[in-house]
Amino acid sequence: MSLLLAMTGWHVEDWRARFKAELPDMPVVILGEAFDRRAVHYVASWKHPPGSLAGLPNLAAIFSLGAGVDHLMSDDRLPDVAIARVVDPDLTTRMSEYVVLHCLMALRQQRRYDAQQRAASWEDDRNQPAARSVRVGVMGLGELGLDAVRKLRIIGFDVAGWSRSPKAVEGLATFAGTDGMAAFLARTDILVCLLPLTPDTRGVIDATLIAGLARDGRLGGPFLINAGRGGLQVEADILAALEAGALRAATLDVFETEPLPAESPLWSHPAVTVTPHNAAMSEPEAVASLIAAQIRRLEAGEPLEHVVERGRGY
Ligand code: NDP
Ligand code: OXD
Repeated sequence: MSLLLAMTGWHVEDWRARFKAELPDMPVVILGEAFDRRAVHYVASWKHPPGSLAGLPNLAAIFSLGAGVDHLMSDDRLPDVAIARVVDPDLTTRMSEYVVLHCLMALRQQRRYDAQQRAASWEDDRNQPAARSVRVGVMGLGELGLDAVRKLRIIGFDVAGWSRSPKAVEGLATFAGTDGMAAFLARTDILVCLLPLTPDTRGVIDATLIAGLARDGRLGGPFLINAGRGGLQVEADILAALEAGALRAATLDVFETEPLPAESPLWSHPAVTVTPHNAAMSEPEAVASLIAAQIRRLEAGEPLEHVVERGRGY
């Protein structure tokens, strides 16, 4: 019985070392090397080549090495076995750090002061809104969204959330579905996107959505932070909105094409902050330990945790 590591873009040997430490009795094989396909009972995947998991007759479960599973769902030859994803306090904490950092960057106008410092320009500015007067809207109230909401509220931001199904969270204004979207956007100065990429959410951050954001806020125009997936955003619409002043600034961790192509205008746009899809990295030690625990659970006849619902795509 073996575990197959099937990944692109990450250092597979780091992961193999971690899994071997966690599962000393289980052979850990790597896609691309010779291995016995019949012996593979488990797969840990990050962006495996589509079709490469077909023909594993004894496969029992697939583990996503990240929180997102769009990389699995896009494989139309994915074996029909249980899929579990990462839900891990280490990853969740990293994402909330990212969200809080970039909301505070917007609130405290840090990009502007960076530019002023480069120009040795002292411009006294008494317009410093309090966090409580800035409305943050978090799209996605799952593991990551709810933790970000909690930490943003500790800072004092006026936070609301939007999800697919209605949610009741004490003291939080919540909105759901397409019916709730317009009201949610209309009270949003900083939009934080922590949605999964599914057929329903692809391209959701477009010109129409941006046009629905609040114009009467204390920041002088809406800000966008997307750390969900690049497929959620229409980059041409974001750039056009920045040019037209419909959007004040954007912080993007994810892109339609990754790595972000060198010729993308996003790199050099003065109102865009680019990070290389590392808002919340999967840390091998934490994630291998979590998946090893899942495998031990299955071996003991217990149910998997954090199972993905294939029908809804997340
Ligand atoms: P969850 O599955 O826990 O939460 C997803 C949330 O999105 C839920 O609240 C869900 O609604 C909502 N949602 C899904 N579809 C829709 C829809 N059509 N309309 C409105 N709301 C919708 O996911 P996580 O919080 O764990 O992760 C979210 C995403 O973050 C991942 O899928 C991944 O793409 C991204 N991510 C990015 C990372 C990075 O480094 N940039 C790192 C880790 C994750 P409901 O509650 O009703 O089900
Ligand atoms: C994830 C990611 O989905 O790193 O975990 O993007």
